[in-house]
Amino acid sequence: MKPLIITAVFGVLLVVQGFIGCAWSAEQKPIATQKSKDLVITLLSDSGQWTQGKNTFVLEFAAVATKQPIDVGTVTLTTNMPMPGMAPMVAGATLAAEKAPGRYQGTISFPDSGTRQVTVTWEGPVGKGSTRFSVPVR
Ligand SMILES: [Cu+2]
Repeated sequence: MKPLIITAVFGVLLVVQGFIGCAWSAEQKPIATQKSKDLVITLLSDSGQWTQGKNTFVLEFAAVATKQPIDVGTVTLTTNMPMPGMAPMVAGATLAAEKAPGRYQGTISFPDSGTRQVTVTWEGPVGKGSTRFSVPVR
């Protein structure tokens, strides 16, 4: 009887740990939030910031009216850093749509730190649009 109880308790613990794990991984911090007409665009990551080197992040689109994520179709994210006496440094993100609407998983690499001008574009169910905002790379 005892081994069965231990197994059951262990099983419950694993399930609880699984829930906590999910809650933690879902809790990403905003890097930047930008409003564009009827949309709110939020850039998120585990650390809440972009740093030199490779970064993973989530780009989320929500409707201003409902605050619910909304499918915007094809999305691009490019960055640019004007540098004195040099050609601007340009870096683009690789984006993949999540199963959930309005969320895109991204990766981007930065060779150095400094403020980036970020341009996000979208084209799809809610039409075509773009917005710009700046994000520091630390
Ligand atoms: Cu640079």
